[in-house]
Amino acid sequence: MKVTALAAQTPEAVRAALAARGWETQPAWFAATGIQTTVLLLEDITEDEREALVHWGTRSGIDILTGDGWALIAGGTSRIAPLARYDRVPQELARLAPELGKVLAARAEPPRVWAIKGGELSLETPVIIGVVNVTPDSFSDGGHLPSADAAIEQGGQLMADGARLLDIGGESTRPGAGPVSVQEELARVIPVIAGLTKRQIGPISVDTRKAEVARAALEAGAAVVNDVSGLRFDPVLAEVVAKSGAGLILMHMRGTPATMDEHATYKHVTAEVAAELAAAAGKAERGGIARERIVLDPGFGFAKTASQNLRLLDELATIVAVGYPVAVGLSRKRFLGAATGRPVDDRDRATAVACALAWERGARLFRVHDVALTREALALASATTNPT
Ligand code: PMM
Repeated sequence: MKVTALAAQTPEAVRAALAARGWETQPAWFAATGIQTTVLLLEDITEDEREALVHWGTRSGIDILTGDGWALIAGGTSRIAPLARYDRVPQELARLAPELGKVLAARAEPPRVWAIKGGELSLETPVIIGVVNVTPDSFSDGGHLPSADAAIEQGGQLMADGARLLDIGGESTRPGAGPVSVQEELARVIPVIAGLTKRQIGPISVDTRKAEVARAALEAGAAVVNDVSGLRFDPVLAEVVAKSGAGLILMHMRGTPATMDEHATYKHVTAEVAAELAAAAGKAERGGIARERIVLDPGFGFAKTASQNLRLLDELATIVAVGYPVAVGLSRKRFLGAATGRPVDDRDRATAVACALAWERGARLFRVHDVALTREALALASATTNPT
């Protein structure tokens, strides 16, 4: 007799084990995804729903842990899936079906492309977003780019290094940073975006919270708006993005860069960030922005302590399960320094490793300063999880 423990963090090892024993590709894949474990936390449920769940779980062979108003259910995905069908569950559980259906569908069919203005980006391989900060005081590279020409040249270099999108920012979001006027922000970013567009370097994203800056940037050639406030700062921004057909990155933050450190108070950081991002995406969709244009970003370093950032990185699959492509901005962040002991100008190796971990957990877009190094880490990570 021989016993082998299969690597079960993805369905791939089970699929390969079945394929090696003669199973056809499709049935092997369905069986592998069907037996993969799903763990769901249901909150704000009634006492009747909780009781019905416990009964249903016992009959279905599902593990259930419950408390006041919540239940954690765990088991093979094919055993949990009937819960998402109201024709298959007791009447008392019918209210759960639509929400569960959304979560299971997002896991089974993750988005494969991201629609941006004038085209789309494939998410089958990592999308590296090269950072070009045109700020005198940015968190990690402020003041390194004194002129528009230097910024344009750097953008060209980042694309040559393997970036698939450039993110141009004119307002520092460093903890405690003060605001920048619209005029000042426009004067910083528009010449760079116009210059890159003229040289056909891009696509380009503009890192701004302001509708007026976004509108001018889109007119100058940008294809994406990266809003670190997650549509909480400027009520007109959604409309500008909706009308232009641009892609939108919604980042999670609480408060503003000036006040965010006071807001790093969570009971369950990943669940709260996921819920707040889902709410931001709902707001964007109600504002007329198509679902396929939206990317979510958990906002590493924004209103989070070092240990909360590490938790969020480990539990990134929860953010991915919200159902939109996920971007991460890990580059040179303070919590990487806390883990490695390295200063801000020596965190690119830690950034590359963190990006590889994020890829494995389902992130598909990576906003970084050192594109060449991160490209290598992600090439290896994606080759490992996308076997040919
Ligand atoms: N981080 C910074 C600025 N913009 N945008 C997104 N979407 N995600 C981030 O994590 C993010 C961002 C701050 O970093 P920098 O000052 O080093 O550019």
